[in-house]
Amino acid sequence: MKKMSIVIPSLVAVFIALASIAGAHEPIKVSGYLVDKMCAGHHVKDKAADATKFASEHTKECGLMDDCVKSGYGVFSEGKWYEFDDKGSKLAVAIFNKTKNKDQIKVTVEGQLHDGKILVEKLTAE
Ligand SMILES: [Cu+2]
Repeated sequence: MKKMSIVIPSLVAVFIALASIAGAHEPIKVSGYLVDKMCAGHHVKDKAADATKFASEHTKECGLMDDCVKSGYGVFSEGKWYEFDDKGSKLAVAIFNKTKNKDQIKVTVEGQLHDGKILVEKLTAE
């Protein structure tokens, strides 16, 4: 019984350490092209140059189609895909609606990176 009282607290400590690694939030600020998740899904494995070309040519019209809006949004920054959380997706729709660009919809996003997803705090059109 004495051993258990040592083992259990140390196991708890290990779990807490693992949980904090998995739940890590890392501040992030990146610039790139805004794209909906549905369209981006076909290009996340592209080479950086190809993904950037696709993202820059992805149109406002496409980004505002029903299925695209429903899928949510993210950004291709230097060919790397970052998905947004719900708040980020809402801000992204507003930028798509407002932009006068047909394509080349560039933004800067600031927030916390969590499990490959950006918890968006600020989204600015460039
Ligand atoms: Cu699209």
